[in-house]
Amino acid sequence: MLTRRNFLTGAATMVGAGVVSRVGAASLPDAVMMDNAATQAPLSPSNGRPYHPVVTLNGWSLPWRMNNGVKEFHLVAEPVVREIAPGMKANLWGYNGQSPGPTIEVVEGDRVRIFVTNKLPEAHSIHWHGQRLPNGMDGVMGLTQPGIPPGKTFVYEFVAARPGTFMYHPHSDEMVQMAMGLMGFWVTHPKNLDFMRVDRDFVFLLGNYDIEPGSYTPKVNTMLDFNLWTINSRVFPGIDSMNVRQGDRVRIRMGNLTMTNHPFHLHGHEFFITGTDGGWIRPEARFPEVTMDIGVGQMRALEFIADAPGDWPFHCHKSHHTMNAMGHQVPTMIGVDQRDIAQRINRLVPDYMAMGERGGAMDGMEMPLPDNTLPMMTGAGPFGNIEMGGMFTTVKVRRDQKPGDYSDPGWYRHPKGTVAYEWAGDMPAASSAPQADASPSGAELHVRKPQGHRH
Ligand SMILES: [Cu+2]
Repeated sequence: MLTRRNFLTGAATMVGAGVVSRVGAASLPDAVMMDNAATQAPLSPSNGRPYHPVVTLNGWSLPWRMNNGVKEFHLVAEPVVREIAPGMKANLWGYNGQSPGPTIEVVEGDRVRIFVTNKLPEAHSIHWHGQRLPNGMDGVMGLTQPGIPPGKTFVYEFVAARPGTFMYHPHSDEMVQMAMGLMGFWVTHPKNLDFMRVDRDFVFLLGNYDIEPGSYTPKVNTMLDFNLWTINSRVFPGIDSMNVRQGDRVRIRMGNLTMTNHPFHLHGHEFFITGTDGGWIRPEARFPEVTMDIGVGQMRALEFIADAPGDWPFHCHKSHHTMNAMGHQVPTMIGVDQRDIAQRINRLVPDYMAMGERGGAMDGMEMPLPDNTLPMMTGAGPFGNIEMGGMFTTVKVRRDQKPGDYSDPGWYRHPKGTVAYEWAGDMPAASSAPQADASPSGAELHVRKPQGHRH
């Protein structure tokens, strides 16, 4: 097998050193682009070592070129427009047309060469988070390499030594470049096709953005008070469901590139954490969970047998992280009768809406939203509003989902008699806590709609 050095030496003897660099530049692998944010079908390997591909939620895997036994990928860092959910787009920085960038899938022992073209307005570098590699390939601008200047292409090359779960992200002006969405997933599959075999293997990255309602570009200096908590730069209801066949062994791998931890909770099943960013966990060291916290900069793989049919939420358990923009700076108004106030403010501010005296639900309210923003929480389910946003999606378990079919089967049709129902029998007088007398039990929620009518 030719190494890169041998290859260049061989080429030089044939055509002369001056031509080599031009030939090299002309033979860059295609930078394959993606033009939409839907979950793409798994990329089955057409050459190289075989593996069982992953599915990137609202993402895709990057095709490669085989060059004398080396897997060559081409990443282009550039400004992109990412649809956060239907109704909202954001000006982000990403790779090959989307944020996050494409998932890179290789096999244990593969020699990998990644061409990185910088089309950003500032210097860039990529760190291959978690990999064993030569120090000079670690991608830390200033420490292990000079920055990639705008308009230039650098080459990274190493052997993917350890199978497992990785990510890539800038190590150059990190605060800005990650706040703008530059990141991507990396999976190194085991050589042994039977090692920890699963039926479905989903991957995604957690992100956070601060985009003012009505604007398009993240505020890059925000440290904690983000208003969009994302799975692969999408928020619910823009996050696709994970669709599986009943009885499947399902793996979900996630990486956290936000500024805080996220306790992810799965309904209806128990799972085991089987992998971290450092490798796979031996079976005797695993323990069952239904919620798994993932810290900043960490990766986790969890596995479960999807034996319970239904639509099961999988979401961050921080309730503010299942909200979209506008969830902040709203005072708690539960129990406050706002009828008079709303009327008086309406003389000054025609669209003022009293909200929250019976909780935060938006049911029945049609609040005028600025262009390019999303409701705080929404998503229409089979029984009404789901009232969720942000880091929320579902695992849809179906008996008749075909192996290898990742398409959305629609909402679960519950067998008769298995849905919570309204009590229709006698209603004994309910006892209440003493202070309940002071609550405005007769309060009506008055909403002034944009059209000006009242109900
Ligand atoms: Cu969270």
